[in-house]
Amino acid sequence: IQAADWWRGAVIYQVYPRSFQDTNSDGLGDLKGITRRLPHIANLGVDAIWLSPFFKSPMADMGYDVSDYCDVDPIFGTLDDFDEMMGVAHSLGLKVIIDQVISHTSDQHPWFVESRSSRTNPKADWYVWADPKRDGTAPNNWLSIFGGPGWEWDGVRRQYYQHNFLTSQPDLNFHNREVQDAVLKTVKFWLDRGVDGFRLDTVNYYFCDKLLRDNPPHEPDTSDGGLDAPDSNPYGMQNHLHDKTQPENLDFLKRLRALLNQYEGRATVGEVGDGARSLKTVAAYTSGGDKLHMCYTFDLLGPDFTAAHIRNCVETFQKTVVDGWVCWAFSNHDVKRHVSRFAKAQEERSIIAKLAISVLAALRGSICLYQGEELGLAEAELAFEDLRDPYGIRFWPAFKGRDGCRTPMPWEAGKAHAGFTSAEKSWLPVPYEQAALSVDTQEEDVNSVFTHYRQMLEFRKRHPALLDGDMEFIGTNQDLLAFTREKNGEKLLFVFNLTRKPAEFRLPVGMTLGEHVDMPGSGGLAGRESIQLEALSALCSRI
Ligand code: TEU
Ligand code: CA
Repeated sequence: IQAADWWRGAVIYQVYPRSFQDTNSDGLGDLKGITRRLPHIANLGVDAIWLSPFFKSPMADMGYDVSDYCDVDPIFGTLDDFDEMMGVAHSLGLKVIIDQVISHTSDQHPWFVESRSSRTNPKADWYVWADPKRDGTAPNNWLSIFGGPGWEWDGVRRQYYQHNFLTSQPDLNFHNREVQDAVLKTVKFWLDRGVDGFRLDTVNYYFCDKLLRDNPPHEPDTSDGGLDAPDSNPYGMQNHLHDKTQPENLDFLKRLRALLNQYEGRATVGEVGDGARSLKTVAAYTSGGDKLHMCYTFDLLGPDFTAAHIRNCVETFQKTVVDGWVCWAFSNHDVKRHVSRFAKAQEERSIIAKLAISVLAALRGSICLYQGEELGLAEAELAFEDLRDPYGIRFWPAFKGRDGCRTPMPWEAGKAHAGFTSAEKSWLPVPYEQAALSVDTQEEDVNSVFTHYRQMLEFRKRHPALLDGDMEFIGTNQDLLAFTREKNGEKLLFVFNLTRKPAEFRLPVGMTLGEHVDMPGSGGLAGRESIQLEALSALCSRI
């Protein structure tokens, strides 16, 4: 893999700045805090960090509502703090990816303030404005992901504007080329500053249907891992035919790529939430080498941690995405932590955490890790009074929102708020039981989840076959996830037993096991014709 292609197979560690490390005792994480804790991330052995938004924002959606794309919000620090953080990251060998939330802005963004001021101002067409129907109701049936209609009435323009999320997150009108130019200018601002890449928020939402046609009636969508299910979040409550994923986006993505290509070694990872069509969308966005570098979907962010599901996702990908590239993840700041999704009992948590990273590290693709998963953190149980996420506040208790995965990092077990802040109150509590899983207790422990993560990522680095080598599933035992990875003559067999009972893997005719490979946690009893695996265990062997 060439240096400029560092992103291919990279391990990307997502930092949620608000919850990483506070340095000025206001109970909120900040950029200086990230700088201070970068050695922890480097020690883990990842290639890049992805920072969730730290831009100027009223914080209605915790920074995913930007009011100035080219400045840092004072709660996080200053542009100088950012430069310093990036400098230290680079000196530690870490690439820096920032989050671009350009599908919508905050309603406090000067562009929207101007746009809503009249129907004739220079930015009048920068957002998706439309007249009401004759009876005064919204222009069409589009819905907001965060609940309710996707349109909000504006009394000054006497028109509706469209929003996919909060009413304070109006959608930009990408059909207007001036909007594209303005957005690309902000991207250039950060490229010139030296960032290595961008995570593109809701990248398939940039364009809506120009004719504003109604979406077809809703059919329950289980394709994204059953996120419709109760106790999970109510994402995917509509058929996204006309409000998302329009063909015009391909041309915009080409413009974006052309800009990136003027710089060396920059990369994009798009977030694609497109229900059943997600994989097709990823194929369209990442093939051809002239649009995005990679995308992630919600396929592995649901409750299903079975061999059949993972195999199905990867195989569907392999069939659909011919020359594109994918980024796999089990967790991020929008979903319940995977230890809580996958473990059936508290005693299982650390073994599940270890098994999950072993699976992830063996897959073809890039990987996104979410802060705290390297500690095996479970979802925090919060009281309604603790909630800060407007999405959770709205749907409580059917959906408890996204605060449970956004609680602060526990650094030092012995300190108040586990060392996250020296303020009296932290913006979200650090759960009591998470302090026991703090970084300082796990770093020294050879059996900890953290140590396993470190060893597993090291293992992945030592075996290039794991990054972009061929991947082929084998066997018919539905309980086992079995595949080979191959590159430059090295051929490895992986077998994962994700069930709670022992299982037998029968070697395909003609396959013989070679010498032992040093995969951390690899176990099992290998015979000439079959391998016996304990419940929730893994084996790796040369073949
Ligand atoms: O999330 C986008 C999002 O919630 C949808 O893509 C949804 O998950 C999908 O339709 C499921 O199929 C991003 C951010 O990650 C999130 O934190 C923000 O709240 C949101 O955008 C709005 O900016
Ligand atoms: Ca702070």
